[in-house]
Amino acid sequence: MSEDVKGRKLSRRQMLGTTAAVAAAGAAGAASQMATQDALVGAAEAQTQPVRPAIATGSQKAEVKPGDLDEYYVFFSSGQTGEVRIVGLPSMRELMRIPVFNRCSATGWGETNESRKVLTEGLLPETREFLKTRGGTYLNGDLHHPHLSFTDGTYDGRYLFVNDKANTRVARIRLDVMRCDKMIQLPNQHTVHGLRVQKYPKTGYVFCNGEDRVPIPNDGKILDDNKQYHAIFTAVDGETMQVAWQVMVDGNLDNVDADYQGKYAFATCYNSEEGVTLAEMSANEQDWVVIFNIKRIEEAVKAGKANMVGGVPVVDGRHGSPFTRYVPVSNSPHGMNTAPDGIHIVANGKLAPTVTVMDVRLFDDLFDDKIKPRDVVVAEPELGLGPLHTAYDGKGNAYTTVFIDSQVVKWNIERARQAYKGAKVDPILQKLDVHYQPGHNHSSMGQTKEADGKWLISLNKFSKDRFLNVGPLKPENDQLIDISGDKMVIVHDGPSFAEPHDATIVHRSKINPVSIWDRADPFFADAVKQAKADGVKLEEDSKVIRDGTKVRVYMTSTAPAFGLESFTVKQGDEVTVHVTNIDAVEDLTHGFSIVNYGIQMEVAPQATASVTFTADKPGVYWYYCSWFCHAMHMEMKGRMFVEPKNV
Ligand code: RUQ
Ligand code: CUA
Repeated sequence: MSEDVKGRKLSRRQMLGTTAAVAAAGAAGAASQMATQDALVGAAEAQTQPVRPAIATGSQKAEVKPGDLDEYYVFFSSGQTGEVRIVGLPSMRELMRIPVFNRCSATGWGETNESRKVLTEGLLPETREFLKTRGGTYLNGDLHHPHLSFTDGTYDGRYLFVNDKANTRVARIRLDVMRCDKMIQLPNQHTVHGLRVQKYPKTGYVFCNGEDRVPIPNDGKILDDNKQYHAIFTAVDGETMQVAWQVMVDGNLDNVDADYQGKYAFATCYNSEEGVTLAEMSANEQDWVVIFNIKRIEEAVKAGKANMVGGVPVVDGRHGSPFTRYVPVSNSPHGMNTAPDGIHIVANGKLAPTVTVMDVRLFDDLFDDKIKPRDVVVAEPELGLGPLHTAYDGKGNAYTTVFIDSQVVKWNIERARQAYKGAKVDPILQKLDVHYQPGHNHSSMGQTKEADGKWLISLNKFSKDRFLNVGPLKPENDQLIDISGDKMVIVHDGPSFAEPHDATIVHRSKINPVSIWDRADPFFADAVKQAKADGVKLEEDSKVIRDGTKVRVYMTSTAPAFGLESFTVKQGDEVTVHVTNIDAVEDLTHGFSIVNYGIQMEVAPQATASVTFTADKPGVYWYYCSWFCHAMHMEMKGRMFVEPKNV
């Protein structure tokens, strides 16, 4: 980037601090000019990019023409919205949403029997009891970290794993149908923040960081005695979605990652003070990275040396244990990122201006006590204020977000190593202003051995003036950055609703979803079983089965008609409606909604969906198809008659 362009950027930032109105007007002009300039620089540099027609401006460079497909899937978290969003890259078009820890009005997630089974079967017994009077499921979630399953160091397209910081859950999404199929709540642990998966030989384990410290068990016997609180690290088996083992640790666990050798996981920790107030939690100069020795933990669990607590094996990994090592790093580190070279891992300073680079090849010696914890540190470059997360291009460079400086810093790992040994080299290659306050950043395939160095997205927590003003609650800004040349160039601003913390950029060749459900899919197994018991064939029959005060309504849907024009139940009946979409046409989804009964669900091609409710209001209630499926879609409806009790 030329000095000229850089100068404009700085002056724009300075302007923002002065007269807002004048600045805003000026900024709009300067911004479009800058975008053009940046794009020209980018176009010249982007030689490894696929050639697209009319590479002239920033927006065109990332443009995907109508009808053309994106090259990458991005799986975005949505934080406190609780869902996963699928975005196409480089267009940054939102393609789909997958409800997980939320309640979804469109799909009926949280209301259909199929989704409620997923949402409830993995809850802890005490939670199930506690939710009895609250509808049986949580309605909120805080989804931070979406990570795909691996085989041999790269994505295998099977699953996406996600955490719920709000209610200590971990969920799995099947990537063939893009639906959540398993969810568990972790015992002993209080919140799950960091989540990453085992990369080698495969996933394998899903590593889940317990952030807050609480008494174990947390049953009210111990309250304000923080010396008796503990934090827990959990390994979930990604195949069975059961807890494999847990490790008790010192400090609050923040983010986690794993190596490419299948031997170690490592997590940043803050609050080594084990305090409970802000002042206490940040008093020490140093916190640490805790390294977990997977083999040693597995052996101990196998040998029965773990304590069974809350129904799962727990080993003690606090200071001095054979299962962990604590590497001191400066106060309150945050992101933990393994480089695609399989050698370097980076702990991001957050409160310190540095990142700490460790060499995983030294970890065996560390566990054999041949070296001291700090001996695994091979570089500690100073990058700027508030380093949070680091991404990689697979060419030896790293890209770190610095929150306070609102920048992405590109630096070279080898140069940082040399500088650490005393050589007079500057590891920093470029600092790029982003808008504003970036948290995570991600490079294309950069969390695998197949990092391709093409694109970077910076997930900026604030958008301020970058979009039309939409009131006091502003969107975030996910910026797309071309990193294929020597210089990073911003090519797109993408507003997003609360609150993408993290994302995973996956080449489209890795993902292969179906378009039509398989009738044998386990999602419908319960419905098929019940229908069989009732002598009903879901794909053929539309009928009503009465079983005491339980009524099971079966109907097909094929555009533009439901299999039943009406059905009759009695006030007080427990009614289950099963709708089976027998259309086998791609994209032909139906919906089923009952007016004034609060019922709505989506039924995609060849799917069965079901919902159970009490028919407690007598009268005539129309049900209708809620998904615009046909020219006669408005007419795709029928009536539910609810006979009053005393008739
Ligand atoms: S964290 S902004 Cu929840 Cu991934 Cu770092
Ligand atoms: Cu079926 Cu609209």
